Amino acid sequence: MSTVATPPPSGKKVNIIGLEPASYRGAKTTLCAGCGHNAITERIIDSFFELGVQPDQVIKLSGIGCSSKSPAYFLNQAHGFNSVHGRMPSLATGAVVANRKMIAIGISGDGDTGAIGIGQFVHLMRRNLPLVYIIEDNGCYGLTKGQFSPTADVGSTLKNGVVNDLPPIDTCVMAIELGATFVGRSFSGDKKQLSALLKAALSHRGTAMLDVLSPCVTFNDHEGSTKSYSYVKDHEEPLSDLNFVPFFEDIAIDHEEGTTREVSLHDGSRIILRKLDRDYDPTDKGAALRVLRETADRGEYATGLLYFDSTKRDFCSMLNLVDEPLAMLPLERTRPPKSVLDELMEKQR
Ligand SMILES: Cc1ncc(C[n+]2csc(CCOP(=O)(O)OP(=O)(O)O)c2C)c(N)n1
Ligand code: SF4
Ligand SMILES: [Mg+2]
Repeated sequence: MSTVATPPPSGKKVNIIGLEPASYRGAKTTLCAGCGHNAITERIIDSFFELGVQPDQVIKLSGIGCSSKSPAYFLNQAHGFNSVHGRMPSLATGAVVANRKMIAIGISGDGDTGAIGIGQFVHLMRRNLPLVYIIEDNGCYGLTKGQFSPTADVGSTLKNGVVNDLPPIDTCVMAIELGATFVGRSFSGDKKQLSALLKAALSHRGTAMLDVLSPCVTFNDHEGSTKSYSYVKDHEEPLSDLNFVPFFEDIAIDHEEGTTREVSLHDGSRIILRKLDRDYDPTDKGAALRVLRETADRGEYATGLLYFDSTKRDFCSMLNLVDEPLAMLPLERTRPPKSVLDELMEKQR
């Protein structure tokens, strides 16, 4: 993230690197009006703008689905790649390892991640690749006309009354169990919480997995669906009130003793968690898994920053990568000379 501040031209809203919000927009959306995915796109645009990220320093990736179309609608100066269905994690791994200086964001769907892409998702979460991974979760395959996806709750119904007999996969539980270091759940209709989580995720060095409940207004917004706008709105249970303070703002938070908890992020930004009806500690893995199970049993969605670990090394550090992007190294630094190969062959004799 750049800290170069340019004086704002009079009357224009600009961020800390002197860019206007328009620099963070993409093509006009082709998704249905009112789709939750559009609301998430708006929050992504705002978050990059407010953090002052240089748009051409971003890699945006996705798989297949209505959700996976979203990267076309933000940051049109960023580098984009749309993968085969469910295969975005391996592309993201290659892209991030090739250039660790870039900021990477991947957009997936509950089908793209939980069905065809589950194998890739599982291994991505184990690796702690520096990537913001967003699941736009509507409990159905929106693009192919609303069949149940693996995050649909047992007993929920399709528009035509068909009942889902299978238990859901909770992607947050999986991500926490498998080693992701920043795991959150939010709702496309919760503007404030989603913005704070997105900005914090972008400031984290490691895998930040956000499952964002994002109603499909065309196929999954009826009574009987537990992913409809009104169901999620009525059953959202925020664990804390979240505020994000970027590293370039030196704000002291005024609060009463014991009412807030601060989480420091790798770039010096902070999340301030204000206590609601419980004192939630996102660094306690056991508590995170417990709260997810308890709320799910009540048919509720625990939202907010569920789990955070700043101690684990990210994938690029584990690989001992040099600081310079691999993609920019000259051939002599990436390929051993013939003498090394000869020596190896000699040893095999
Ligand atoms: C290999 C392959 N299998 C199946 C499909 C059909 N297909 C396209 S999108 C999709 C599911 C999308 O669901 P989700 O990821 O939840 O995205 P949404 O549209 O709900 O946002 C499926 C099964 C495909 N494109 N490619
Ligand atoms: S079909 Fe559903 S998920 Fe797809 S754009 Fe329309 S509302 Fe969104
Ligand atoms: Mg879906």
